[in-house]
Amino acid sequence: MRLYSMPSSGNSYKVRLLLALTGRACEIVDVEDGSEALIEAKTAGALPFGKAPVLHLEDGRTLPESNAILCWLGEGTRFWPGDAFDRATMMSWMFWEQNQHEGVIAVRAALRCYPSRASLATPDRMEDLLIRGHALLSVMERRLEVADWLAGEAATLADVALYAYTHTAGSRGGFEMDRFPAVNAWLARVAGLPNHVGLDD
Ligand SMILES: N[C@@H](CCC(=O)N[C@@H](CS)C(=O)NCC(=O)O)C(=O)O
Repeated sequence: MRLYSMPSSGNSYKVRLLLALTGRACEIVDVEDGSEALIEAKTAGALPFGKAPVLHLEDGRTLPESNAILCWLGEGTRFWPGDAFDRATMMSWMFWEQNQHEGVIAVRAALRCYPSRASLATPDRMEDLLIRGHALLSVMERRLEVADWLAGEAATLADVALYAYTHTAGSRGGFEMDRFPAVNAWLARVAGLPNHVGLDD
């Protein structure tokens, strides 16, 4: 397998993290934002939706979208719940990650960290993202006050997916993580999973 992966991106990191947690070997092709490699990968048609990550299988099939890749790689592992309701709950969190969490938590971090986006980081926009991000982190906090993991009673793909951008929400995004003790305890639990790797590993 070959993974086209953007080193600084949480969406790519979540796939690298699952590969490590499940002990799967995979060739990694780095396509950093603004790099020649990214342009080449797009030109060569390696990124069907024009975005990373994309997984290329040995038989030539390609799979874009980080959470779809997690499902492909995660089925049958300890991160794939046997119970149908837990599995559907895992999916709920993964859809929520893409349609709500990522568009606020990751976007605010990108506006602060990528120089090319600095001109888009107006005070009004940053304040709006801060307020909305804290509300989203509160949703996670409420679940994690009463449970160790997001879906069911064990770590699932939902935890891998949400960890990716949440673990840098304070350092990169500027969110006030002290307000979310249950989220912080959960971040430590995910970081403590055997074979966990960091964003920069
Ligand atoms: N929903 C997609 C989002 C993918 C995405 O937005 N990738 C960004 C990096 S986080 C990218 O490839 N940006 C490069 C570009 O747009 O040229 C996923 O979860 O895989």
